[in-house]
Amino acid sequence: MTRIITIGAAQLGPIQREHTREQVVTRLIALLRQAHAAGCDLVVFPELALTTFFPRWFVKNISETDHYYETEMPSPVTAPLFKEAKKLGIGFCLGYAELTNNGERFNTQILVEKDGTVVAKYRKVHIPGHEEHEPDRAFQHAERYYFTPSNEGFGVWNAFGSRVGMMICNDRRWPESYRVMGLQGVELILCGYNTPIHYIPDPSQDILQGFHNALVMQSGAYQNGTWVVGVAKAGVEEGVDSLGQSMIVAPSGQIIAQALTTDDELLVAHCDMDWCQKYTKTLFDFDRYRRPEVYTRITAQRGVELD
Ligand code: CDT
Repeated sequence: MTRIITIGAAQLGPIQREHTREQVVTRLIALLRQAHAAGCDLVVFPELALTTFFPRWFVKNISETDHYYETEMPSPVTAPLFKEAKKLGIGFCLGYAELTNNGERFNTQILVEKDGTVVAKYRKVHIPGHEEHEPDRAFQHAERYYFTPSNEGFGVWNAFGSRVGMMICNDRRWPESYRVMGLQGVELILCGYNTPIHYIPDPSQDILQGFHNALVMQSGAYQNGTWVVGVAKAGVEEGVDSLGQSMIVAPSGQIIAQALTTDDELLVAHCDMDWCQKYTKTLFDFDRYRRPEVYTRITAQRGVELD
């Protein structure tokens, strides 16, 4: 019996500051219905899919931004998405800003099964950008002010008849993210992102944003024999241009679907989970070929140490 999951990567165009949650949820439901019509089992939405990418602004009093965070999921505003997905029998993955009961702020993504149950919650591990206001920048990337890095690590869950893991945006640039999931038998990694094209610390990277996006997800997929679904919030949001190029990458490292626009756009692919074993049982048979005893530096130290 084949294990094919039909996956919809639901890229979003920009969400401006004045857009309400209700308007955004309406867009998510439209994509969900489109995915259902295309026979999808699972729809993947981007990082911070309910709001504009608010870390581009700095405010002295962080509680002024509380309205960008979710304190419950589902909430009265997001409940229609859960209800529609359950009615259609389609699962989804959704990124949002989370404010916990004890005041912690996480960049979070959840995985919801076809029956409407939340099967997994992942909180972003690698938080990029800066902690303080940097007034000389054209726009801020103050994620390190707005979010606490999660210490929960990278889980892998049994869902959709597969082994499913999650990561968020900057996590996709780090090989450790994929490998920690690879070591738990991951077959499908879901990743939402918001990637401004202009990288202020080194603008020479601007022209390479699309290349780097594909490079990291294709290599992560291949080196761990896993499917990777990367989904953007794209386009010009509050004057900041963000990368589209959402993609579905096979365990071979090949891109089998890619977004053509920077708007709301659904990509669909029929993903055979058994394809993973072509890699995990041969070239990347971890148990046979890995040498963890010579990789101890990877967990023993953080930055570069010169002997
Ligand atoms: N959202 C997110 O993590 N974005 C980063 C931007 C680069 S760091 C300023 C990314 O890795 O795409």
